[in-house]
Amino acid sequence: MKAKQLFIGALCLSCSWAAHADDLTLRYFNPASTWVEALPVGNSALGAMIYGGVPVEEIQLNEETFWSGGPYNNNNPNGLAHLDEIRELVFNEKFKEAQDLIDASYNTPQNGMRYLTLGSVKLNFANQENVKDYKRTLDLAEALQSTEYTSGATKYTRTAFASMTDTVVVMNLTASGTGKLDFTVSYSNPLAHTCGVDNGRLVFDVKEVEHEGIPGAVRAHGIVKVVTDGKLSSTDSTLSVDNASKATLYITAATNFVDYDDVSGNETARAEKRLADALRKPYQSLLADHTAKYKEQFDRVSLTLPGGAHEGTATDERVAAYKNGEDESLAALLFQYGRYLLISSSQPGGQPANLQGIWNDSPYAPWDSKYTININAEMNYWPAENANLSETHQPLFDLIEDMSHTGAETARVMYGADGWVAHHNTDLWRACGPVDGAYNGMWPNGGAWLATHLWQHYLYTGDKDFLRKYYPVMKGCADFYKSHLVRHPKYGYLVTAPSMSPEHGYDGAGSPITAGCTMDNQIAYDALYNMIQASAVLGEDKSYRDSLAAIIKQLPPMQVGRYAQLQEWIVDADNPKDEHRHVSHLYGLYPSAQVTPFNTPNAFEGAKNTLIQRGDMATGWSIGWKINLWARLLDGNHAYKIIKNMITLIKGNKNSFAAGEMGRLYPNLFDAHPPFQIDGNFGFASGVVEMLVQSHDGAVHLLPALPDAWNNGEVSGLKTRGNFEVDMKWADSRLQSAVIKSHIGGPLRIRSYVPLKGKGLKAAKGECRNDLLKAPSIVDARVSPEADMSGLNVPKVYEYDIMTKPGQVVTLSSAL
Ligand code: FUC
Repeated sequence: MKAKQLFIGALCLSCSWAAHADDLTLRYFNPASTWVEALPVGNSALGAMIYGGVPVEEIQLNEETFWSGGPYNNNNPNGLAHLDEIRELVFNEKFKEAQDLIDASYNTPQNGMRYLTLGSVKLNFANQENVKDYKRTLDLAEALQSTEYTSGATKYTRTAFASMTDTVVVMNLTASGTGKLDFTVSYSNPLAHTCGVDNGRLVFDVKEVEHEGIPGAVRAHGIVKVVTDGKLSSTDSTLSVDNASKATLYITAATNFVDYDDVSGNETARAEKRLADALRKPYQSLLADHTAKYKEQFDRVSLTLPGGAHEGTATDERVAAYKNGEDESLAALLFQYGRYLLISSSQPGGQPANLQGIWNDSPYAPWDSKYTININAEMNYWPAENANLSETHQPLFDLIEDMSHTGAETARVMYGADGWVAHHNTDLWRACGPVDGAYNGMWPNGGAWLATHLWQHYLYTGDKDFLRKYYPVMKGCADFYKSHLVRHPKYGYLVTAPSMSPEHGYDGAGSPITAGCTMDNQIAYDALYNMIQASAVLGEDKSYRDSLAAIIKQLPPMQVGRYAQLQEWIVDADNPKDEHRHVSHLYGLYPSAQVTPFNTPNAFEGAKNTLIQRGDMATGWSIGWKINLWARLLDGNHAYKIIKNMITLIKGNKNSFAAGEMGRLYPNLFDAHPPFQIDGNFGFASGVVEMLVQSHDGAVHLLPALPDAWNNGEVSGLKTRGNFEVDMKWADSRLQSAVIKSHIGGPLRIRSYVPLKGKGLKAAKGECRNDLLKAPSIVDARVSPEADMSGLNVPKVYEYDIMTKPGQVVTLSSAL
């Protein structure tokens, strides 16, 4: 009882921190003039970008299943006959010849389908002279977008949201006085479509889109319904509202997509149902239901960093002005924006967040806005567990399960292998073959990387039913490696071949195509090791586990090379001046836990040197990765240096790929590769959590990488492996107090840089006894005789154990 009271006390404190709604608002004093100034709302199924324009408002729409093409696969059956020959070329270091043969035998014309825009609804307002006091905001606390201004003596307001409970985008408009609201509603789309008026509503149909020879199979139907106290009239393709003081727009859309193999849905009937369900509620109830469901997810975490309120400053000006330690509430805002974007783009039953989440205004989005699975789609889900949004992970699990079926065909057809495999991209249709030629695409580890998310969900939740459900999917990855790995004739290890370290080769190799590069070995290790653990937890057949353990022993070890770097390839070929954006061999440091200071100090030191050599500036997602990596290296100030590289303003057009274009945040805080990719936003959010709490190395480590600029702060609701939930306060860069709730019970080991006191706390003894918190048992990296390994500097830590019961709350304070 007492413990419960204490926890409630802590929660109330966090409520008051969360009440700083001001810190949770993006605000601007001009309408958006480009898409990357518009503000996103979404409920996973529907997304909208809202410009807040005067006299023309634009609501650019998306529906998450509106993609080009139709059910298809890109498995070329011709390659298998050449597999042995390709391997031979690779092992004889004829990499370019291997690449050419792969291109000739394994390519297909299909490089993945494209995610499409659903066009825009436009509102054209009459009588909007002398606009004053203009403001538009995105309130992350309520998931509401608002626009307000005055024109003459009339105050106009617009409030928009994508309902979390009903599949509609809603915009409520008001004008003070009487009869001052006059506007027309129209629809446009660069894709082939029809638009008309049906029963007083604007309706549109967007046609199927063919792509790379795959006939279009997805149609979209949309409806715009206006409810107003004014006069509603229509033409053939527009609606008009006249003499109103208020109006509410309900916008919905649906497609005929059912799943990757079925497009038999009825888009019109679905859209009608979505609208009818929403209209059954009065506007105020729809709004209340939306905010309640949203807040149930969003309010789980609050974060306060030094800074304060910035009501008078536009958010993009804050980004432009961001410098050392003066406005850290902007970093907290960006963290919460990542959580907002994940809630808004990924809800159970929907599609996973793609390269742009759900927001795309183009018929030809960069990289088709697909799922790039050699880093980007995984990064989207890095904050799902630790930032306490576990249910947002579900669409990714569904995608992985689908791919375990389509990818089984790919494994069989391409490699004659068991289990399932995917390469570096997938799409709505779950295509698992290689895309974009051998140079980028011949990488058979995308599925196995995705499947580590299943295991991570288990580590965070301890949910054995979940593990049992996805056991066959994980087993399919292990089975693929079991049958696909091949003995390297020169080194004797079992390796992936042909493959590559994603999108990167070493100087002089002539091609990135290679065998047994470090990231492949690390992913194969995780697929096999996680499977062994899962099999043991579920009491499955031990002989199967033994067969996997025998393979693990034959994987190449990590190696530290002559520049004291963690080697990217099986050969010591890294160039210490190369700043390539992919830091694939650091997968072992993050997101995996194969490289840790306490478990594998050589690999840890090598990883640090590699990261220094790769430099601090990079594309948006690469910066996102580096924040997490520096946090894992326990260097908060270096992580903060990378954060400063991210919080820089880019004003350019989002489709600009201009080399060297600087700035990594657009005015609406979307992250810039450039162009816009949402992965950087999500990588940032997970990076902030990794700086505040870690749980992959045998303990819950409190404030592992706190930068000096965040010397004072408070956080609540962060999740750790073992299903613990952590609230903390710190001052003068030191932990003051923590409240840890144990959701499922079990041994809790706590690690801290300051000594702690608390009821029942004992000095840690022996190994961590909580399997969910344990780092994998892995052999440390082999070090080249030339490498200077004198840099290792692991900070002194205090460790404590406490046995917890489900629901127990552990209260700790600094013993200093
Ligand atoms: C990978 C990266 C690119 C880009 C693309 C979507 O190919 O190398 O930088 O992020 O994915």
